[in-house]
Amino acid sequence: MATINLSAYDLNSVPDGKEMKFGIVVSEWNYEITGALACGAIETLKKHGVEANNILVNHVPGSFELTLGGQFFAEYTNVDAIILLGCVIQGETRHFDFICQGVAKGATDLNIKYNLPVIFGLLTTDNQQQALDRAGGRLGNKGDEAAVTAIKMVTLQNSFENGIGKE
Ligand code: DLZ
Repeated sequence: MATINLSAYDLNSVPDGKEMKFGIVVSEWNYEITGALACGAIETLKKHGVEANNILVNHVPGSFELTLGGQFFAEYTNVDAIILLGCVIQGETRHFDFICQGVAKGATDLNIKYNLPVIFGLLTTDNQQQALDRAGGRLGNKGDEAAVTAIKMVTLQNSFENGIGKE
């Protein structure tokens, strides 16, 4: 299987985020991991021109609550995109599957319901080490990847709203 570095991307492929506003929802479960994801996402947004006061961060108790945390941003704020950050580590029960499927479905539904980019920044790993590897460790930071995806999706939406394809 190919090894992907989540923080490795073509800098020139990322548009300027200067006029953009983002909401980030961070799960408190496995905070050693999710806090690192949030730092990565925030730093990456700033690196691409997003102003600090246009990055709003809220916390929810666990990954299962990420969907509703995202809905609050969509419903009550004027953010251009929402980034959901969490980490679910496989345990002995099927809890893992229910949470992962719930968030994946929840994030997909929010994208459609609000016509707004809602980015799935959920680590779903077998163990703590795999999560650390993807939260600023040897495989980069999924928060970076989520931030880049968010900027690209806002840019795409803006281009449609500005008339792309109507000429
Ligand atoms: C209960 C639970 C368990 C067992 N594991 C995780 C986890 O690995 N990662 C995570 O983000 N949250 C976990 N939770 C909490 C649930 O996401 C949720 O907060 C509770 O089930 C309450 O709805």
